[in-house]
Amino acid sequence: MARLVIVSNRVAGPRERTVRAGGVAVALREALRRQGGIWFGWSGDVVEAAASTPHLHESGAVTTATLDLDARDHDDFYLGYANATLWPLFHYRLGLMDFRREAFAGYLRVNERFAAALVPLLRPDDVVWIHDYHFIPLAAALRARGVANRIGFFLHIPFPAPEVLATLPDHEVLIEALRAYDLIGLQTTGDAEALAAAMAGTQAAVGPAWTTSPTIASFPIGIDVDGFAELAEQAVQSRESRQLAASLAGRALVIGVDRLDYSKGLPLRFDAFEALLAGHPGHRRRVTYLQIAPISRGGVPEYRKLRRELDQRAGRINGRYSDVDWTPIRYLNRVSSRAALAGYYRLSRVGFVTPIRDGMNLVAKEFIAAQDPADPGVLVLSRFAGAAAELEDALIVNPMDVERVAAALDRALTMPLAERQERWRRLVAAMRRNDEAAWRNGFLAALDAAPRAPGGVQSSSAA
Ligand code: GDG
Repeated sequence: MARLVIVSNRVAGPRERTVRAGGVAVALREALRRQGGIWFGWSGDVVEAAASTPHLHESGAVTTATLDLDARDHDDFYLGYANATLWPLFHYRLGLMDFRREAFAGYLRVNERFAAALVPLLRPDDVVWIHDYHFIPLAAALRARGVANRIGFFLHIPFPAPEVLATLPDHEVLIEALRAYDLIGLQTTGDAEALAAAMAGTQAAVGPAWTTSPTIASFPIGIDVDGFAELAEQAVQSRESRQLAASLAGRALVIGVDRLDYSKGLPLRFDAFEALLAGHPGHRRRVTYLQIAPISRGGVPEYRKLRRELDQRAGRINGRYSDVDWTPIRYLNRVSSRAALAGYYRLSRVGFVTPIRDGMNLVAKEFIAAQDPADPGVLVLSRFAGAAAELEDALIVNPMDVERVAAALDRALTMPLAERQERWRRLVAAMRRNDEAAWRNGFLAALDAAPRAPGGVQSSSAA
């Protein structure tokens, strides 16, 4: 079997397996373990002078290979172009997009550097699977160095509509670079159509440097449904879960779990919870909202601003509605273990998932998988999460419409058992159709079957 080479910005070491790692990291590590290969990416370290050869760690058939970044590359590539330009743009937050030409140059430079470091590690029949917006130009940089292997790309975040993409200066360079892939996978058919439209439009504008076009398809990412259900069933007996259950004193729990990111719609979500307390006063003292929001990308100014905003909002709402023995919002910036999260989901009556835009949103799927089939909770889900395309039996909301989101919360909190069970059964069935194995195997099979891009052709972007 051909080796698998996975490239992603962060590389999950074996230690991260159970503690911090989200579902994707676990899924990819599993694929590597079975097939053997390399996981290549950033070490997470910022150093004064970054070496050009990667740190190598071998564990069984899997080698992790990581490069450090120096401060300038970290600023331009990671904090700058990836997370202050592409991330807001691809999440439709044009007002937050910060385009700096030096950052763009840094992004291309780091991709070249990573390509140069990866080439000596590659064998001719390796299958290369590159992940996410940090590495859009990586295949073009590899092809320019003569790499003729199969190379696939999966974008975990949404792909914007052509008119939105067009606001990014030099977006044609990214679109051209994408032509170096054999296969490009996206989360939803909507994202796949947006990319296809962007490629069709740009071809006319700059002229094709590649003689074939990549296959574009959607591969909605999923989770290991039974594995997560088992984890939740066990975890609900753990000390953390019992502590949480005891502290609720019989109140219904609404849960949100999100990296502290402006794409997740947290300020509006807090507003909607406040609107529930204000407009549906019967829930006062009877419901607790637990929002777990570990700090993310604290080096990007917009994220620090969001944090201040949420601190303020949680304080204001709690100040207004709390009683001596009840706090409406419990807002935690601490990271929880994966098992603890699974237990908390199972204890919750409502999963509250209202991003403004999200590629998929795995929290929605984890929440469903974690429920007790005999007494399941209800998912309130934004129509702007990729997951909404599959999870039609959730209560689908527009996060901008605070009153209707509050009404959906009210409906979730008062939903009869039979309806909860019926919705949950259909949601689980949908999740089983697109689980983690289907995502991974589906992508790799499609990559295997994709017509080959011509290796070694110079793309206009790599020139
Ligand atoms: C990107 C796309 C797409 C969260 N807090 C803790 C914790 N988590 C875990 C969750 C979940 C994962 O992190 C978050 O995944 P999401 O899918 O919700 O969101 P992003 O991080 O934005 O992921 C997204 C995803 O990629 C996969 O393609 O779905 O649309 O934006 O697994 O449980 N895990 C632990 N402690 C925490 O405090 N252990």
